Amino acid sequence: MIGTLYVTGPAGTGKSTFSGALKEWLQRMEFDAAIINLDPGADYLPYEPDFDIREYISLEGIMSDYNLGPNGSQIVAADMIINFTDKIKEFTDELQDYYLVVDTPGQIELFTFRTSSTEIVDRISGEKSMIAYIADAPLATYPSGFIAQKMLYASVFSRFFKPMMFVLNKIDLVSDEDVETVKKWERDPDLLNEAFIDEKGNIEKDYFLNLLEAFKESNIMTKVYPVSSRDSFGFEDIYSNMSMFFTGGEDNDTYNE
Ligand SMILES: Nc1nc2c(ncn2[C@@H]2O[C@H](COP(=O)(O)OP(=O)(O)O)[C@@H](O)[C@H]2O)c(=O)[nH]1
Ligand SMILES: [Mg+2]
Repeated sequence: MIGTLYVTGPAGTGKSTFSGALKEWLQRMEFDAAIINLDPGADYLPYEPDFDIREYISLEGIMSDYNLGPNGSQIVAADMIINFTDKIKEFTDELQDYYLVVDTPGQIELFTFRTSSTEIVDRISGEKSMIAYIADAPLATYPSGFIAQKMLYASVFSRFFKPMMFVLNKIDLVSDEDVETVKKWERDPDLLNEAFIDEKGNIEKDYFLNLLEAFKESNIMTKVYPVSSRDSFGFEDIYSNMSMFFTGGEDNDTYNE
């Protein structure tokens, strides 16, 4: 495997759609790519997984075996994933020159905030791991929404401590101008703070300015990757960053041809 991208983020932001679209894009560019579905609770996937955790973990089975409701059983299911990392390794060991995309459970807390998740990542791909954090563009193109997403992004970073990308997905639902504004906020904490004050009206304190400046200092605010998974837009940048990290950019020639 060349490297593995774990796709994380809150429910409904488009993790599964992004995963499918990225694999499709990579294959269109004639790279080998595979998808692992790690969401035991997925009813429907917008792609054909190459490895599917649902073959090993059944939510219905857990509900009846442990006498649990749907929420409890989602948590047990998420905690069971680690028991199948050997199976996943067996699968990935066959994939020599592949980019691997891992779609994670619907709700962010079921993967990112469970104790086993960092161990799962280490066992599957160790140093060859990157994390994409998927934010929903309509929820992140106003100041308080963007700050909330950045805090979640920072909490994902604190858990995995791997290279990350802040993906602004569903940009087909917002204006180009909104995307440009988000890019400016990412570069300039003062601008974001001013926009936040404009949004909230009469606030006397700079509630978040220190935090935003610290995010900037600590590389938690660096770059936004605007994407539409629906329209297959923005994946060149995602790929370039993956390739830069995993191969030092040597694949770029192939891509530019
Ligand atoms: N308009 C638009 N909708 C999207 C995009 N990506 C995902 N969606 C929709 O968002 C909803 C949730 O997507 P899904 O991939 O299941 O989210 P997940 O829960 O994070 O895996 C679905 O209805 C998708 O069709 C996008 O780029 N543009
Ligand atoms: Mg999903």
